[in-house]
Amino acid sequence: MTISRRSVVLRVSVALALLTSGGIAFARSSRNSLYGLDTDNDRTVDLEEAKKAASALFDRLDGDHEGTLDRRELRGRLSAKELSEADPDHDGTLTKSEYLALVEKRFNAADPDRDGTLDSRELKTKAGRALLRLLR
Ligand SMILES: [Ca+2]
Ligand SMILES: [Ca+2]
Ligand SMILES: [Ca+2]
Repeated sequence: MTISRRSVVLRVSVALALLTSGGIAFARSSRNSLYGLDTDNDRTVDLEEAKKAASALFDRLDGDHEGTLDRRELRGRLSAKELSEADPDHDGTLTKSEYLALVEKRFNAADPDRDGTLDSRELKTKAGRALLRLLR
């Protein structure tokens, strides 16, 4: 009787431990899609946070500091077609304002519930991943 009760207690605590570690793993993976982006720690990314990250990435990628990114500096983040669509003056490069306009467009595409924030679930969609490519 005592032994069987002990084994039940053991089983319950193993189950709890598994649930807890699952919860931690989940929290970790959702933190990863927000990693470095959610600067106010509300567990979502708003447009301001997205643009801040995009602007910092733009500066990092702009190796020659000309204030523009060409296809090579974009390092595969945009296809030729995506680049030309985001480049209204068709000079083959993106200024920071052209880059941030594309970020805003992708942000809105990734926010189907239109609440102005992207949670980790929205960031994992195809549209969310397309945005993330411009942010880090
Ligand atoms: Ca946030
Ligand atoms: Ca341009
Ligand atoms: Ca949203």
